Amino acid sequence: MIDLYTFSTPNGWKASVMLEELGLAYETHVVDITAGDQKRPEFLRINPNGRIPAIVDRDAGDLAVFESGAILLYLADKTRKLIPQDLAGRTRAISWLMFQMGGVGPMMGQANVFYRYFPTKIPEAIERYQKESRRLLEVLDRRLGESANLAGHEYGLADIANFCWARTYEWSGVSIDGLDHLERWLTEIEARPAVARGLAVPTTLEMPTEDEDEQRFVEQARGMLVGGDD
Ligand SMILES: N[C@@H](CCC(=O)N[C@@H](CS)C(=O)NCC(=O)O)C(=O)O
Repeated sequence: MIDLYTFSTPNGWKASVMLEELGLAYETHVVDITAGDQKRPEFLRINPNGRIPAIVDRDAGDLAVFESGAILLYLADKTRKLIPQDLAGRTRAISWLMFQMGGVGPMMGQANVFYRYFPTKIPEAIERYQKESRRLLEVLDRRLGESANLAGHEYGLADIANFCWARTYEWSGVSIDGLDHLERWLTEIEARPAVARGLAVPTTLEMPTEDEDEQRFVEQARGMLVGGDD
């Protein structure tokens, strides 16, 4: 049994989608990051960085794994699924996983901060992070024009990682107009039943549609800005 510590965010979805795709038994523990649960001593013992997601594998001597990319790799290696088993394929998958961890996640996260949450609007910061996010989505689009999935033909952990962030482009204020390969891939992944189940963990996140709802959502998210980056 695996304990999953998470909240409804792109990094959280990566872990829950992976667990659902693999059909592993897990128990969800909600870490409400708008209430500061992630900085409590009991959670810091699992992830010293105080961020979600994290897992504890009870069947591996209560092994704690933090950083969503490390969680995906651990689960793929544990099951020998959703990652190619040959060195070249595995390395390609890890390259696209790291591309998400070092690029898509941080840049879209910062676009959200400056476009949605930061009380002062700094046009240069908004433009920088939105432009960089769009550039990274164009890199994904080009790759998906030559390959069905990111690491090759087979769907796997690199797709899960990038998908969970790329699908939130509207919230970051980034257009995907003209990125037809990316759109095809987003639609295909969104249609997978395991993905739908993973995206509903711990709850289904409805992005606000009305101005008033958006204001409330943004106020809550601002609480995380103390030191947070996405
Ligand atoms: N690099 C980390 C980032 C994790 C992260 O930033 N998680 C966010 C939610 S998406 C969080 O816990 N934010 C709360 C905070 O910053 O205090 C990962 O991929 O796991």
